[in-house]
Amino acid sequence: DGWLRYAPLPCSQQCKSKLPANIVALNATETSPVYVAGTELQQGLESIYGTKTGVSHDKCKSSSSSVVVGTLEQYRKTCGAVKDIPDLEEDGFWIDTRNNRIRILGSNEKSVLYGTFEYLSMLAQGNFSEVAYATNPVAPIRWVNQWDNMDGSIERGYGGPSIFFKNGAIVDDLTRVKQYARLLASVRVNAVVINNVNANATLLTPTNIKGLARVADVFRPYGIQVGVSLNFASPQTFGGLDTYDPLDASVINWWSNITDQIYDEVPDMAGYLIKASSEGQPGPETYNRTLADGANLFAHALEPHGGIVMFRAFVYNQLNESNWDADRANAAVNFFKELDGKFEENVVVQIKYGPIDFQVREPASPLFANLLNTSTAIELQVTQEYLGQQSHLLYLPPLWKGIFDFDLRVDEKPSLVRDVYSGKRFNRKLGGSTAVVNVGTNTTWLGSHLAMSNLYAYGRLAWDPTDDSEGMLQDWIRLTFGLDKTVLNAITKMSMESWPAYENYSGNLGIQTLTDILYTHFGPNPASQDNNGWGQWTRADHTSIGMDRTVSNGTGFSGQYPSEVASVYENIETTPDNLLLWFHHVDYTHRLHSGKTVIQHFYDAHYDGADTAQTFLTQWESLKSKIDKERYEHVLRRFEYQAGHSIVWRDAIVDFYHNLSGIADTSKRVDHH
Ligand code: GCW
Repeated sequence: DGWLRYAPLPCSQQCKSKLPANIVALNATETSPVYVAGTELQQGLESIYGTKTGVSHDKCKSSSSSVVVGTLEQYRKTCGAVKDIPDLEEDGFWIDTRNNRIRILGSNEKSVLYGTFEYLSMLAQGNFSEVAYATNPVAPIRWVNQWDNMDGSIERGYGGPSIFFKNGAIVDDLTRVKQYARLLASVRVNAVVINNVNANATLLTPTNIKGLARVADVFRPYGIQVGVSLNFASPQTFGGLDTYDPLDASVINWWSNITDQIYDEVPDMAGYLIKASSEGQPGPETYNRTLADGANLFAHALEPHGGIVMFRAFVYNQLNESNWDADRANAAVNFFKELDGKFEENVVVQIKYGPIDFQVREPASPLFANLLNTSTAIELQVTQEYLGQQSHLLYLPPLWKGIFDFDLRVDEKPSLVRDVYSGKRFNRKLGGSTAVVNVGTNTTWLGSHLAMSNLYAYGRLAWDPTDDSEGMLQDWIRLTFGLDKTVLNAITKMSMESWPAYENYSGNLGIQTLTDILYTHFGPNPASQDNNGWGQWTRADHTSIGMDRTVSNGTGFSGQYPSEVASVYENIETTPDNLLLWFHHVDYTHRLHSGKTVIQHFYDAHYDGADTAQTFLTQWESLKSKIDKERYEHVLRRFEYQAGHSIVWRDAIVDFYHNLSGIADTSKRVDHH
């Protein structure tokens, strides 16, 4: 149940008097989100406060202690005019708990469910305050991606096998899918792409399309649409054509046929997610067609059905490090900038938050400043691929929000990343967020109880990127572990310290996560970060380290930002310490703004980070009597592991650079190894 446990809370007489005596879910058919809202309320009230409450669907009870949920339209029809409600946007809702008359009114059916979960979240936190407000999403796209393979494995998934696929087909028992739908709806996610972006065309067999329809039927009552990833070469490898050229008439026809077949079974399918011409995946480049030609192929097939194409900007080629100006970070802008304005209206370019790949520290992707006539979405990663793979605690919102709030200064005007992808800055209708989640069949979903704060907060940030990291976290803690203050404070402290700690003992000063780049992306392996074709390099030698990404002497990457930002990064004096080695190649003895040398910062940060990780273990141990045994032990194992592994990280990295540079640690710790 994740954060939807509805754990029992004590209820005084006064609390009892505030609980609704009846539930009205207006005009709800059994498969509608409004019906689900009624059922959730009934279950929540019973489970949290032990009260049995009836649900009716047809008439408006205005008795003093009712909760009425429905669309605004339906409410007006059944209950009459409503005053004081500001205009609701698509998916927005109004919640009013004043005077023991609870009304939750949505602009549409799914937003009724969103508002209901909002009210239930208050109840589950023992919060009976009187509120009356409307809330609207910042953007229409609030998706999650699953990298599930047809055989049931999950690429970069750490929570066990797929809940969707097994042996090449959709699983029979969709119970877990329903539970996932419930979690996602409670944080207002509105679509799920269920298969890996490294896509397998066999998803398109008639049997699997029928399976997709079953999955869609499970998600629909929760207001969630399904989408699929496609393999660009399918017309050839699966359809038997002799080409997959996006401009070939037979290919165009083939895709529109397949699309029609899918919509016959899933009339409300969200759309397609496409990874093309990247990391060995086929794409339009095979035929010297542009990425826009590739995206528009699907846009045309989807357009009659109202679907959209999420086209990934994660496109790059293998590179040779002996070229000083080779830089994978340049790839996205190089590929996409000239295509701005050439995409159909139902195409959204899906951009990873940084220019490389979900690293512990990256600058915001400059592509957000280079697509002024194209809809965009930001791609985040809840699954902690480079960030400890759920064996390390890492609460991600502070990292994400640093990117959202970054001002790209397009045309020397405020241009926050979040205002770009929401569509606000460049007046785009479409836009939003997506996150690679990769839940599995493990009872913890992600492989770790504490990692679920990231999924919870992702949904809230997709709705409102200005939401507060600590506030969201604390809601999640109360919902997940109850209202005890000691528990609240300890988990808050650890979570808020977790990203800085991980950055400290993995990769500092913008050098990226110094992990094994070749395959596992887990554990320290600084040596693998050079002489690879992936273009994730540190350029570390005996005297110096860092990627020179300046225009004047390096790869030119800093010039991909608008001038005000470019000049900050171009200049070593104005580049923030935490991105120094991302933008500049310097001696180990270079002094930071902090006054330390680069090498001493490496040594100190690694000791600090590992020290912090030791405290997670002791803090958790202090909660032993306050957390149920199963979850206590499960989390304990992970903190024990992290405490040890952070020392492995620390020693591997400090030794590596100590050996390479021959420079002593002023505190003498490293020299004693
Ligand atoms: O970070 C890399 C991952 C790949 C992934 C790729 C992508 C799905 O290591 O596993 O492939 O990114 O985002 O496409």
